Amino acid sequence: MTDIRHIVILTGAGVSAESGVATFRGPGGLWEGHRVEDVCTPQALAHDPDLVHRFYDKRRANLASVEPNAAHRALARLDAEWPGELLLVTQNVDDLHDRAGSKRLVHMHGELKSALCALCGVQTEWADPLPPGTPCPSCDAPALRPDIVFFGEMPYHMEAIDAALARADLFVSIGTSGAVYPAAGFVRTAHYHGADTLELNLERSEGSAWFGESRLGPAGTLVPDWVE
Ligand code: BV8
Repeated sequence: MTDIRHIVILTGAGVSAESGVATFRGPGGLWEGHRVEDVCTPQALAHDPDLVHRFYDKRRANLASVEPNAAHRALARLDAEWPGELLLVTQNVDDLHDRAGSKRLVHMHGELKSALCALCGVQTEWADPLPPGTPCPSCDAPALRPDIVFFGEMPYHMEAIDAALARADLFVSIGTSGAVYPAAGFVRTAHYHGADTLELNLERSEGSAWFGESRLGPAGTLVPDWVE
């Protein structure tokens, strides 16, 4: 791996599964309790704010009882030691990569531990329950919402992600079903720019055919092996 200078890594819910964080589309997955449309769209937020705020409050509170696993820790080690460019793009809204120590990290779908003012757009660190109508600490409007990118909303950090993908020599996708765009399209962009592409996942994902190499198994085993 010594001749590879620029790495982009994408993670999804599978990287947190062994920490006990529910994935979305597996058996007993997060969406099982709810239709995605009922909890992860601007329409849902407008139609039933209590349901949407409660869904994210429950997941935020759950963070206190989970820990980073071997995959998060191996990626944090790579972040600290890799001399070339490296960007870890996570679709996850949990704080496990942050707590493991990854620094060169962006959350493209938002974060549970952040609140967004629907009026002034200011983001505020938030660890507590967030009832609808909570006043914004910046503009005082009763407009704080979960700082989560819903379907139909623009993911965060897209400029930085696209720039990193254009420069990448290696793109690694870990623990994602490849069901959601634009994240699911990153492998094609990286491939188009000549990067090698590797998938580490429990099972073949929707985008598997696009990867130069797929290794199947749990992230807690595959990721430390790959980082070493
Ligand atoms: C946008 C919020 C445009 C956070 C989420 C038709 C075609 C193409 C695109 C679209 C289309 N129709 C609509 C779209 C766009 C839409 C989309 O992609 N829809 C899909 C359903 C087709 N995308 C959007 O709307 C995005 N925005 O496009 O904006 C735009 C442009 C300009 C201006 C304005 C707007 C926004 C997408 C973000 C939606 N928010 N969640 C939250 O609640 O957590 S998506 C949700 O799915 C999560 O963020 C999650 O990260 C994401 C992907 O899920 P995964 O992470 O992959 O999890 P999943 O359970 O699916 O899979 C887990 C995987 O891990 C499995 O493969 C499993 O095998 C594996 N695994 C399990 N255990 C392990 C493991 N692997 C390793 N080890 C283990 N132990």
